[in-house]
Amino acid sequence: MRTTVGIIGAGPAGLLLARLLHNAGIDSVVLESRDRAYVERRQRAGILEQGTVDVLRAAGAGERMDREGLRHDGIELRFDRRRHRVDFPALTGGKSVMVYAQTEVCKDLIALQLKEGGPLLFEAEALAVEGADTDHPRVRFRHEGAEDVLECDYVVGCDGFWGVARQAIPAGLSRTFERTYPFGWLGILADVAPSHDELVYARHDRGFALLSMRSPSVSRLYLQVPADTDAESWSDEEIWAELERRFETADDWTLRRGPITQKSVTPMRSYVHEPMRHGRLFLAGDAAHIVPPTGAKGLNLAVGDVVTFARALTHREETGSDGLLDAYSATCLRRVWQAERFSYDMTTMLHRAPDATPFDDRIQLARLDRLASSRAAETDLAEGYTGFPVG
Ligand code: RFL
Ligand code: PHB
Repeated sequence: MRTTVGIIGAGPAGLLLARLLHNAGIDSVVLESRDRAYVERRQRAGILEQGTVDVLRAAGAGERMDREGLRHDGIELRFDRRRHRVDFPALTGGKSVMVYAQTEVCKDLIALQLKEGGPLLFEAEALAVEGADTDHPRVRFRHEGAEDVLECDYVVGCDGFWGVARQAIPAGLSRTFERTYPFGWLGILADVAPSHDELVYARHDRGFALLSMRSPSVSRLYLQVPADTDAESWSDEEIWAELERRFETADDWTLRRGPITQKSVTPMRSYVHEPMRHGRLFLAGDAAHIVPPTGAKGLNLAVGDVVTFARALTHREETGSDGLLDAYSATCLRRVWQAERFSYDMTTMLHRAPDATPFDDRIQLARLDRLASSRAAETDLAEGYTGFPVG
């Protein structure tokens, strides 16, 4: 098999890249180790930045998002039983975000790819990227029980944190930056209307809680829990009672309960691999960097990376210049580190570390109080949440 761009992974990064290249008249093949149903069901992100929404629309993948997605103009911060709303459009010159689940973005992109795009092979596991530093990189993969080779001009590793692409960069050329947090998120899906019309980020002495949603009738909620927690060790009753405590307000706000349909625990990590390119191998999305989910940045970073790559390759096809491809890693990393900083700030402001002291608690409350009383501080949060510019 031969193609211009070999794409490993059919998460949001790989799928959107295939779409952008197709629209630019560049052929690609996508290899995905899991089956279609698995990729379409994996519960993850829920928030699309303004820039991500614009990119999906321009790529012709925004039709259902515009029908079913929920535009949100703000979030609520909750602390000390107080509520403070951050108004995004007022603070950013009109930007907002969209609640539209990653599962739905993936479903839409898969349907488009199978209808109009190049090959997308499910249950095709990349085993290794070879010859990254030559003009003819290859992906060795296994599909339907047999090993095969995909010959490419470029390989883009969109294979997530646990993928194989990153391993093709020699250790001597790699630098990694990492922080793991001593807590995780217990996430639930519940068949009940969201208890608030915007997301609620709550800081509480018992730990962080987040109220999000998937639709007007499905709530998505998260609780900070110790890192090694087994989701099944929490009964439904215990989860609702804990959510109620952490979302408690001084007014008459109440949390609606409903049947819990899914429960899982996500670890929290910050991670960056530099550089994001080696020869003709490029890394995009979680394959190159991870953020804790508090800033809702992971999927949006993946989108920025593949937009940058598609732009750079199109530029090369049109002008013969490698300039933008050569700048790929530095261009992406600048935005990546802003998202790392933002996600770290949100995480440390809202979560209670197991060894937190009363001093740490007061500092967190002071940071939140500052947000609630300074337009400058609030603007910084609103700009970060609605997204840093690509490129
Ligand atoms: P993905 O989605 O992990 O996709 C990688 C794909 O590669 C496949 N793969 C392979 N295929 C072939 N051969 C191999 N050897 C392979 N190895 C792996 C995998 O099966 C998979 O299909 O990475 P991608 O595309 O970079 O997308 C990144 C996002 O998925 C991730 O950053 C976000 O989900 C993070 N995230 C959030 N991001 C946001 O922007 N907004 C949010 O609100 C948000 N909330 C979240 C989140 C992540 C969470 N979890 C579970 C980590 C909430 C949670 C709870
Ligand atoms: C989600 O809806 O899954 C979600 C929303 C906001 C976040 C993280 C996750 O910060």
